[in-house]
Amino acid sequence: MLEVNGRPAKIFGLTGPDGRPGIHLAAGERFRVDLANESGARTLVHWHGQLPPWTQDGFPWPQTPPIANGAVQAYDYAPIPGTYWMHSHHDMQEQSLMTAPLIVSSAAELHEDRQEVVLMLHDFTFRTPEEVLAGLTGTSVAAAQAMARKTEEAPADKDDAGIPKPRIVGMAARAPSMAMPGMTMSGPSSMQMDLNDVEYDAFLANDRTLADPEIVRVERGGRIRLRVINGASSSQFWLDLGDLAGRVVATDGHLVHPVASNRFPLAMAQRLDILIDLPGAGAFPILARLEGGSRQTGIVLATADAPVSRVAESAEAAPPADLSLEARLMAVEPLPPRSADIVQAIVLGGGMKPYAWSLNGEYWPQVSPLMLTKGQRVEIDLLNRTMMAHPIHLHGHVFQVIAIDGRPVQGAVRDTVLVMPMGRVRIAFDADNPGRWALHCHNLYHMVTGMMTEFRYQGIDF
Ligand SMILES: [Cu+2]
Repeated sequence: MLEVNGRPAKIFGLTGPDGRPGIHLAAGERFRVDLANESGARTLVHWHGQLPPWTQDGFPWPQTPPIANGAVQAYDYAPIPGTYWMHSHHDMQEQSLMTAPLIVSSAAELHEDRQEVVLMLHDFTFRTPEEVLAGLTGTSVAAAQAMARKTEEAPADKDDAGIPKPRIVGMAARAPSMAMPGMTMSGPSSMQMDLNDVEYDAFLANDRTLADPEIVRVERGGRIRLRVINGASSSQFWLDLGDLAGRVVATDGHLVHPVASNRFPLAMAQRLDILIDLPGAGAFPILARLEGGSRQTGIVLATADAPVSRVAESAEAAPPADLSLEARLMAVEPLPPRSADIVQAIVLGGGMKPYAWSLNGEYWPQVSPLMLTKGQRVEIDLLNRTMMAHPIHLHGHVFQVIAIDGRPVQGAVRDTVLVMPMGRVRIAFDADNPGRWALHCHNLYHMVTGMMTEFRYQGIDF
C-alpha cells in the first residue's frame, strides 16, 4: 500500500532481501536471484539495460512465459556495473509500480568516497492501466490498430526518400501540446508536438510526493553520487539541481566524459549518474519537473539540523525533454571503429487519433523480425515520422549514438535513446548476444498499442 495525496493506493512492489526496493550488488558480485512471485498475478521482470542470455531477459517470449503466482524463478548471470532498473514486462504492471532500482557497483566506485543517493521517478494514477489505455484508444487496441492501418493504406504524401509524411489528422484536436519555436535539434523550426498522453494524479520520487518528500541526510560539504532512474511509464522530466552544480558521468550505466550543468533532461527508462559536491551545510532540493507541464516531484538532501522548507508541487512550466544533453555526450569507451555490416532504417509511426503506434508500419505482435548474424556490426537509423518523441529501448545490447539528425557524433553508449518528433537518431551496436530481443518505445502506452519489434539471430534453434 502507498498513500498518495492522502489517499491509499494498492500497488505492486519488487523488494530485495534487505526489505528495500530492488537489488544492490557489490562490485564483482554475480546476479544470482530467485524471483519469488507473491503478487497475486502472473508476472515477468525485465532487468533493464543488463546483458543476460536472452532466456533470462524477462521478456515474455513463447519460450520464456510469465511466472505463475506462487512460483519462483532463478536467474544467474554476470551483471554489468552501473545504474539499472527492473520492471515488469507483463501486461501493464509497470504502471502499477512493479519497478525498482538495480544498482551494480563498480570496483572504481569503491575508492571514490561518495555517498550514493538513488532517485527513482514515477508517474502515478489512481486509475488502472487498463482504464488509462481505454481512455487513450477510445476503443480496443485491436480496433485502434485496424483504424490506423486503414489510414496508412490511404495514399499519403511522401517525401523525397519515399517515406510517408506524418498523419497530422487528429493532432490539432489534442489539448496538451506545445509549440516549439526555435527548436534546433530536430525537424522544422516551428511545429506542434504532443506531450504527456496521460493525465496523472501524482509524480513520485522514491514513492513520495513533495508534500512529504524523502529527506536524505548528507554531510556538510558532502560528496554525492546521485543515481537517477526515470521509471515513469509515460512521462519525461527535467532534473533540476537548483543552485547545485552537477556533473553527468554515466548514462544508462555507461561512462561518459563529464558534462556539467544543473538541469538535465531524462527520457522514460533512462538513467543518469550525477556527481555533486555540496557547497557546505543546508537543504538542497533535487527536483524532477515534468516536461511541458508545471508539476514537479523530488527529494531533499539535507545536512544535520538544516531546516527543510516545503517545496511546491508546481512551478514554472518546463520545456519538452530534448537532445541538448545527448548532443554533448561522449562515451568513455566507444564502440571500436568498424564499418557496418547491416544498416537498417526503422520508421517510428503512429499518432494520437487513432491511438496506435508502429515500427516500420507494423504493430506488435504482428511483426516480421529483423534478422541478425552473430558478429555483425549493426547500424539502425531511427526515423521518427510522428509528432511525438519516442524513447527507444533495445534489449540485450548496448548501443552507441553515432548521429543525431544526420550530424555524426561520438555519442553515449546506452540502452535507451530519445528520438524527437520528426527527428532522426542513428545507433550502432555489435550483435554479440544471440537470441530473440525486443526493440520498443518505452512509453508503455505506445508499446502496448504496437510500437515494438524483434531482433532475432540467425541459426538459433527455437
Ligand atoms: Cu513512443
